[in-house]
Amino acid sequence: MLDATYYAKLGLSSIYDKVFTARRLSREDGLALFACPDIAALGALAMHVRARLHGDAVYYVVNRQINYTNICINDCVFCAFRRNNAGEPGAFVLSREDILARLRAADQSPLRLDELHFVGGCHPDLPLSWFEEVFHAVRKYNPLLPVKAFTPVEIAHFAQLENMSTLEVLKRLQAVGLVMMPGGGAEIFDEALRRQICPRKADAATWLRISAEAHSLGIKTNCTMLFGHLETYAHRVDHLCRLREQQDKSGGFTCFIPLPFLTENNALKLPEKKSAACRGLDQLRTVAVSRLMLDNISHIKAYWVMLGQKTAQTALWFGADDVDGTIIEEHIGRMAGADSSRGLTIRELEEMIRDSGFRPIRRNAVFESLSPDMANAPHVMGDMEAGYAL
Ligand code: V47
Repeated sequence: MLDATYYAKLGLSSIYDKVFTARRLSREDGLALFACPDIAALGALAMHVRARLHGDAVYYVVNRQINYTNICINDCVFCAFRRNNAGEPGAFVLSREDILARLRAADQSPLRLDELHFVGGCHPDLPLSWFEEVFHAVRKYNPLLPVKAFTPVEIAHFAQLENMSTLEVLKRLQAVGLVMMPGGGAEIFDEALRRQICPRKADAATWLRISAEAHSLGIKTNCTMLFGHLETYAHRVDHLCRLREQQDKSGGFTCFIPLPFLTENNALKLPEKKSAACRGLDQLRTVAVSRLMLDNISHIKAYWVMLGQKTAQTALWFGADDVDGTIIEEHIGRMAGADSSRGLTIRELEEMIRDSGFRPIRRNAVFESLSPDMANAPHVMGDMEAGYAL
C-alpha cells in the first residue's frame, strides 16, 4: 500500500522522490508533511531515512543529570522548575560537596557513567569560577568522565555576568573539561513567539551564534525545539530550517531533541483546542518531520522523560534513533507533569529498545559507540534500509 502511487494520492510524490534519492526537502515540503493526515505514511518515510543512517541501532547513554540550581533570572512562562530567588519555597543551590556526593553515589552503583549532564537555571550570582571549581573537582574524581553542560543560554548569561565574550567563556569552560553542550534553550526561534514565552532568554540569533562558536572550538552541541504550545506548524518548520542552515555552516550539532510542552505548574495556559487528545500523534508527527527535514544532523532523540516510555518507543519507528539514558534524577520534566520513572537501569533501557524491535547501542556523551558489536552495523543497516525501501 505504501508505494509511489499511494504517496501520489497523498500529494507527496515529489517528497517521496526526494526522500528516496536523499535530496533536501524544502520549507514547503515540511509544511506538506505536517499537513499529511496519514501518520503511518509519514512515519514510513522517516523510518527509511533513519534506517539509512543508523540501521536498526538505537543509542543510549549511562548518564546522570545533576540539577545544580533552580534559581533563574529568565522568566520563561513554560517553566515549572524555575524559582526567581533564594527566598522562594523550593529554591535550591547544590554545594560542590552535594554535587560530588551525587556523582560518587551514581558511580558506585554498577552503572559506570559515560556522561555527566549538568542542567540548571541562570543563577544571578554564581560566578564562572564556581563552575570551574566544580569541573576541577569532577575531573579530579574521574578525569575520563565526559561532562555535558550549559546551553548557549547559560553561556550568554556567564558572558554578561563576567563582562567577557561568549567565546572567552566557552574557552574557559573547555579548558576545565567541557566536551559537550546540551541543546536546551532553543525553545522556538520565531522572534514574536519567543518574546511571548521566554522574553528574557538569549534570542534566536544569539543562541545560534553561540552554538557556532562552540562548534568552532570543537565542542559538540545538541539542539532542541519546544513544541505543542502556542506555535503553528509554520513556526516548527521555520525552527528546523534555521537549525539546518546553521548546521550547514558550523556542523557541530550532534543530536536534535523535539521536546513536547508539558503543561503542569507553569504560567503558559493553552487555548482549549491546543490541549486536544491527539498530542501523542502530534509528537510522533513532529519526530518524523524533524528526521526528514534535518538531513545534516545525525541523531534524533526520543527523550523518554518528556515523551514517556511508550511514546518514546513508538517514536523509534518515526525516525528517532536515541533515547537519552539512565538519567537517575530529573526535575524540569517532572515538575511540569512528566510521570515517567525517575531513572532507568541499563537493563530497562536495553529492554525498552529491544522490545521495540531495535538493537541497543551504548554510547558516550559525544555519541561515540561503546558497544563491541558495532563492527556488524553496516551490514545490519543495509538489511534494515532494504526493508524500508517502500
Ligand atoms: O530548554 C522546560 C524544556 C529544556 C518545559 O541535549 C520543558 O541531550 C517541556 O534541553 N515542558 C531543558 N519542556 C532540557 C533539555 C535537554 C534534556 C535532556 C537532554 C538534552 C540534550 C537536553 O527543557 C528547556 C526547555 O526547552 N522545558 N520546561 C515544559 N514545561
